[in-house]
Amino acid sequence: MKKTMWVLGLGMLPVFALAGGMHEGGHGHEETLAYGEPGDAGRVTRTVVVAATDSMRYQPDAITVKRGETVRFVVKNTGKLSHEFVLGDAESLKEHAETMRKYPDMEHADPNMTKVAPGETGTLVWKFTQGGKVQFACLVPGHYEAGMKGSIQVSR
Ligand SMILES: [Cu+2]
Repeated sequence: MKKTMWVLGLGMLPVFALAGGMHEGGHGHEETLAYGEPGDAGRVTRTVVVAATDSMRYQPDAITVKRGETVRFVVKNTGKLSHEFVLGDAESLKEHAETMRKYPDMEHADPNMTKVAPGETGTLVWKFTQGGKVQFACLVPGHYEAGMKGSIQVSR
């Protein structure tokens, strides 16, 4: 929470408080998210490289992991635009994308995401604690809507 507040500044807090209160898990501050939790870099069992492209696609856009696995995502932005890699469930990502579209100047930084400047590489270490489907998406305004999303199947 501390990090988010610092990045957003006071002016944006009511917006985020509202968005966070609308669904369980808010913006990733609770420990018990259905899609997992921030992982320990020392316990990474696998690295998955994902390219984020200006054609609003991820390569690959379908990933399979095992429940309990800690994965390091290495996100390479191969384009000329900024991109993100945000983990979540379909509903929270959609809501979050709508919020980002309404407030395009809003900065966001949460433990479940990495933001990647053009030509740069970002990393995110995540532990998948439950079986099922986890989504990822780019929430730069317009990108999610253009289809910049993918899915992770977590085996039970
Ligand atoms: Cu993007």
